[in-house]
Formats: sequence, C-alpha cells, structure tokens
Amino acid sequence: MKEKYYITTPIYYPSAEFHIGHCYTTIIADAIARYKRLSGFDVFFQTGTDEHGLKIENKAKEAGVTPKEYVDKIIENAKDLWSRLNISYDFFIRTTDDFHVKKVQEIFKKLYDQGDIYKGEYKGLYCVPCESFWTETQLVDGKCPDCGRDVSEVTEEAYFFKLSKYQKKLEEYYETHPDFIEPVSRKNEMLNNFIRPGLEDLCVSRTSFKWGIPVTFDEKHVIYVWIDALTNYITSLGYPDITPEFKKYWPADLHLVGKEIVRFHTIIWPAILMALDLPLPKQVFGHGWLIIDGGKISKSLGNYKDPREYIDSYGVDAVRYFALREVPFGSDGTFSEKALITRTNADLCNILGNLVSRTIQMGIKYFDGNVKNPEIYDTIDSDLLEPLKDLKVNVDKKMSELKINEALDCIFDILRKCNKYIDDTTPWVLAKDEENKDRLETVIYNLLNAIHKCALLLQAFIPDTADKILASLKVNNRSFENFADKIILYELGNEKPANLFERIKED
Ligand code: ME8
Repeated sequence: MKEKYYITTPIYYPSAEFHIGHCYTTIIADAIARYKRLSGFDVFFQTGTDEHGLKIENKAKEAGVTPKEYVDKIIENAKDLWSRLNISYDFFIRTTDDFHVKKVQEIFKKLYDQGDIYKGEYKGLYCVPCESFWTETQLVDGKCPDCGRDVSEVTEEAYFFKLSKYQKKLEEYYETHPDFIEPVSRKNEMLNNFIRPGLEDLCVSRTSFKWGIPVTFDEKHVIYVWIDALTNYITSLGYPDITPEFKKYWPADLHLVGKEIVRFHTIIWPAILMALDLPLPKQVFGHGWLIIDGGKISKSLGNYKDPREYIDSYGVDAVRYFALREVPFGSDGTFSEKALITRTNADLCNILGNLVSRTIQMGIKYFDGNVKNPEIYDTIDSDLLEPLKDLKVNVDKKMSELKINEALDCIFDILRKCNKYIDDTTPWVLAKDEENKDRLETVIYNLLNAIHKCALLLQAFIPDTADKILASLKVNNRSFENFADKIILYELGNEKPANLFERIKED
C-alpha cells in the first residue's frame, strides 16, 4: 500500500481578491504535493477559504450584497486563479460548506460538554480589519501590531476555550517533538513570547455580529474564528465521524502557513486537538512574507495586482518558478515585477529554454531526430555525468528538508553544466568530420539524457514546461520510479521545437 501524505495551505479569507502572497504558499504546497505524488505517495492536498467573521460581514454590507454573495464571487476568481496556476489540490474546503458548519457545531458542543469551553465575559482590545484581539503589551505604539491601525475596547458575553490548561502539555510536546515547528526560530518565538509568559483562555464566540456558525445551544452566539477555521483540516476528512479518510490521512504531515499565523497553528490548534484527544500534525512550517515596496502585500492595504495579470504577461511557469526559486523558503523576500522578469530571463529562458531548443535542434540536424548512445566517452563527460548520478538523491534530500529553492538550484546546476558541456565539446566542430559521428552522437545523447532527468524532476515545479520537454523527448514513463530508466533511442521527430520561453524585455 502507498504511504499517505497530507499537506494543507491556510484557508484564506475571501475578504478581497487573492494576491501573489496567497499564490506563494499555494504554489509551494502544490510543488511539494506533486513531488510526493511522483515519488509514489498517496497524497491529499487541501486548500480552501475561511469565510466567516465581522470583516466579511462589513465588506458585504458596503458592497450591498449578502456575505455569501460577496464571498462566492471572490471564490470563483480564486478557483480560476488556482486552475491557471496548475494547483493540483485534492479538496477545496469552504467554511460555509454545510458539512463543515454541522461538524464545527458538533466539535464546539463536545468541547463544551467536556468542560473545555465555558461561558464568561470578554474585555479586550480589538482590531476590526484584522479580526484580532490584542493584549495591552502586544500593541505597538497603542496600535494593532499587524496592521498599525487603531484598536477599540470591547466587552461582551462570550464562550472561552481553556487554552491555559494546555500550557504545560504544549511545552512538553515541543520538547519531545523537535521537528513540530519549522524553522526552529519560530519555535523559540512561540515558547519565549507566548507559551512561557502564560497562556490566557481564548475567546471562541461573539454576539456582536451574525456572519458565523451559530452555537447550537446558545443561538445568540456565533463561533468566533479559530474553532471554525482551524478545524477545517479535520472536518474535510469527516471528523467527528471517524471515517476511513480520517483514519488514513490524519494526522496531517505538513501545515504550510505564513509566519503571522504560526501562533494559531502551533498553540491554539494543538490545544484543540489535545482537548479532542487527537494526534497533532507532524509539522507546521511558518514561511516568510513576500514584501512589496518595503511592506507586506496585504488585502487590507490593497497594494497589489491580480496575479492573473502576471500569468497573462509572463506565463504560468514563470510565476511558479519565481515563487519557488527566488526566496530561501522560510525567509522574507521581495516581490517585484522586475525581479520576476530578471529571474525568468536568466533561468528559464537562458539556462533551460535555450539548452532544450539547441540540443533538440542538433539532434534533428545531425541525426534526423533519432539519437542513440554509441558510448564513445571522453574524460570531459564526467563533468556532466558524475553530478547527474547524484541529482535525484540531492533533490530528494532538499525536498525532505523543505529547502525548495535549493532543490531547484540542484536541477539548474545540472542544466548549467549542460550548457558548459556544449561549449566544451563543441558539437558543431565534431559535426564537420564524419569520423567523429559516434562521438558527436554520444555528446547529444548525454545532453538529452540530462535534460530528460531534469525534466522528470521539474514536473513538480513547472509542470507545463516539464510536460512539453518530456513530450518532445517522447518520454512516456514519468513517475520517479522510472527515474533510472535508460532510453535506448531518443526519437525527436523532425520539427524545430517551439521556444519554451521568449525573452522578456526588461524595461
Ligand atoms: O490568515 N507573503 O487568511 P489570509 C507570503 N484565514 N504569504 C502570504 C502573504 C505574503 N505577503 N500574504 C498572505 C488567514 N500570505 C486565515 C487563515 S488557517 C486555518 C486560517 C499567505 O487570507 C500566507 O500563507 O490572511 C498567510 O499565512 C496567508 O496567506 C494568510 O491568508
């Protein structure tokens, strides 16, 4: 039986159209999911939308529509965006899905019945755009630490989750599961800034707005944010029913999240799971932010373009490659259209695209498109063939460490070596002498073989481009199980290949 792998993105707020930051997490999750599938895992990849709350209620009011009408439109665009980015999710959960609503109500009732949720009174400093309560000490210059806007003091009757009860257990869990939070700096931040200073019980219901899941036993309350949002990762599998899907996929192997919601995923979510007596996800990875003009790209600041414009201008794989390659995964990085263009020209156009088109053209010109391996080797070949032998092992290792940009770098290093190999072996000189025909064919074969292996791996990252390359090499076995296959004869046909990437003008 195949080993399972369950990976999730955050469920995003459809309070405004999605931007390149949402694409960033989702593209990375997609590349990991694809890599695992190609490696033979039974993958479940989930994304979705977090649709309740005051902010969306207010936005819908401003737009003169119901909250459901408001989010439906944004979700239609989001699904179109994911389809154009080739996001291979297995399930898209919406927190307004009937099944989720019912299951959240059951979970809330269960936690109440067992004493983990109780009724109290909430007094707090609230930021409306961020839908977050803050303590005095968390404010920055008296303002919301996330968006820098004013907060207001609010008092109301509310239900609370006994988060404080889980403080010790969480600390112990962190100690016994050193890989639970990555990168490790985020784990230290959670311990030092939140857990050790003491956890306060968490407000989990509101009476001041209506757009949320009603508490079944106290209908003036709606469930506030986290018990609704975080449980998406298990309601989709059927929980509280212990379904075959739940048994198979839970616990999740990886929750990918932005650094600002690591706290919710590594403190509140584990505590809810502990209260439900369920296993915890194996890992939460908190990645950095894409920064634009020195600040975070943000829906509430509205400082961004529809990512579909970048896809239209530069192609889906340029956008995917940029997200995967540009920034060391975990750190913050800058997004700009200029950097996207530079990266596309330098790597996809110059290194990959030119190599593939040059090599295929030589295969057609010198061998009518049928290239086998006469095995006339030279010492120079080892500069390419030796590193190629280690490629798969190296990329596997980088992927298992979630060093996505370094995994791509391993592949592009081979592609760079191919270009150098062409310069060093000078096939056009070999072609002048019929005596060198077998040596020339060995050179072209070695190049095709290296491109073939790189394209197999690239399927996880830039699937459209990888498919085009594999199709032009007539490679049909594309799973990683076939990685070591030797192709006896590359049949390239005799049509000049179309350019994979056109050079983009930098102005
Ligand atoms: O937080 N750079 O939803 P959200 C990188 N509904 N990633 C970014 C980004 C940026 N500039 N901006 C957004 C929520 N993201 C909750 C989550 S989960 C149970 C509930 C990505 O729409 C990143 O993954 O604000 C971040 O954590 C997420 O979008 C926030 O999306």
